Amino acid sequence: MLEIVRGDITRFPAEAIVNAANRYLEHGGGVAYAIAKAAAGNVREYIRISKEAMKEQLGKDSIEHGEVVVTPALRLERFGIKYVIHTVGPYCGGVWDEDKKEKLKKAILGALRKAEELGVKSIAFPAVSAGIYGCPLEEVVKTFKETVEEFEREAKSVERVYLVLYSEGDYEGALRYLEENL
Ligand code: AR6
Repeated sequence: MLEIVRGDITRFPAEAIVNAANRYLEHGGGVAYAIAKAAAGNVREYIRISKEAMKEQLGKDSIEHGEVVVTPALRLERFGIKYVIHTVGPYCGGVWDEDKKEKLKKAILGALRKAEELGVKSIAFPAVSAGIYGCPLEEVVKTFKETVEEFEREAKSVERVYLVLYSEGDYEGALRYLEENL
């Protein structure tokens, strides 16, 4: 069910794309900024839309690992994207342990379950937490693989999960890692 591809998630033709957000949906940098800019043309406007959606959907001003918020794809609809699902991964700062892994699993699973609820067939993730949040890419890839394998048993609507890696180095590193650990 999981496919690792190289690309730019802001134009990846999956019905839902996931944003690696922070708790407050302040899309200040990384893939969050790129998605906000591409979707609304104006980052501040997409932050406003996201915060409003968070209030409506969860009744609060911040999210925990495993909680997600859905916003419309706006300009990204031209690529076939219908929804943006915001999830928050752990902050690692180079340190990886069981606690980070559990938090990342929750973040991935929360988005996958929301995709089921929305009835989409395909969902694309960036390497959540592997950028500004500083989690080791290999561990992030491994956690994706394990979480999607677990989710596969409960999936009804979702048929395909993409992990979209932005840089050539990350993509090659992820493939190498998976080949060595089959
Ligand atoms: N398509 C796919 N992947 C991308 C793209 C793109 N267009 N742009 C960057 N990446 P990050 P985090 C990759 O830092 O570590 C934000 O400020 C990037 O190379 O975006 O979870 C949020 O608001 C990396 O592999 O997310 C939070 O405050 C991956 O996306 C914080 O950063 C994730 O990197 C979240 O940090």
